[in-house]
Amino acid sequence: MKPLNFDHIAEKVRNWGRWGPEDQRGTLNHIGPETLKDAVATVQSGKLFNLGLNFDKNGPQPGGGGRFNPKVYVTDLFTPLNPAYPGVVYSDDVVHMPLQAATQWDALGHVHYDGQLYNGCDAHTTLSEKGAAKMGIEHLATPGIMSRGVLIDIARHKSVERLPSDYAISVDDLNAACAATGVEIRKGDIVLVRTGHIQMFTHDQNRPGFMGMQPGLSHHCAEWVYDNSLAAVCADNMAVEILNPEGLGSAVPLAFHMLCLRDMGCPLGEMFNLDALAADCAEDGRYTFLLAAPPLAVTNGFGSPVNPLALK
Ligand code: UVW
Repeated sequence: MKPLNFDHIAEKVRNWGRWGPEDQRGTLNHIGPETLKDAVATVQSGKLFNLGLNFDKNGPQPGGGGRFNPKVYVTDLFTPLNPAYPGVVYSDDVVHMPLQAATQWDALGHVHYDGQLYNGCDAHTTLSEKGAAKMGIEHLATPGIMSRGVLIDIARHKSVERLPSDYAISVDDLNAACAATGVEIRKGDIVLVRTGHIQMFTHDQNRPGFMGMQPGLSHHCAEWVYDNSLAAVCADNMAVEILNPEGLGSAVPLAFHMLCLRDMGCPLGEMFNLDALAADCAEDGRYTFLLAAPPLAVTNGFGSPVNPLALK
């Protein structure tokens, strides 16, 4: 069985053709010069927050599947630039990592169903071992991802450290948390949803727990994303959406992913560490900021690591 109302929501939120038949940027098209000027205008305290996890062998991946934690190798160490002056040296390194290892963006080609990607692209002629010939992450990297960021702290709104792993965030939750913090969503905003679930990794070091069943957005929230003309949605869990046996066992697992990436063309940001930012927002009552989260322009990539920055 498909998740409730899946086909109806998919039809409503499908943006195919909205920005032209060749478009590969989806809802990032909602970000215009006015959005960016608005985003800059939110900066008041000058406080800067890094929302990224570190990329190293102690990352959030428990192993299994194709995803593992980054492996860094030093390839040059104390290498002289000129043998005549051995005290003047450089060091280099190499990283071997899945693009999905830690804090990351999903490209529009990351998931699909019924043989088609965003904008009606044929999956079988577009995707191959060489990656995504269309809808790759490089199309989100130019000019990059920057906008007004809005924190929606559902965990704090519910007065808990972390939402329980079976909690499906509803549209009512999103609206109530925005109302309680005086936030009005604007076209082109990038919404950051805080569940508290990342503490399962950052505090408990429970990697299987972090990657397993988790709280997140219900697939019904895709309509809210569409109605509010958001540019992107990010969260502090692995999947942005709820992962539960019911959803994973349905005919469309990862339904929110499918609706956002494939139908709407809305990029998803995962494993954003929102705790320090959230504490500051709760302290000064300001939940909007300048968000800079440029993906790497990995040609044909299904995703990209990112080191998002929020400037308040
Ligand atoms: C999958 O698990 C397929 O996707 P994501 O990492 O985007 O949640």
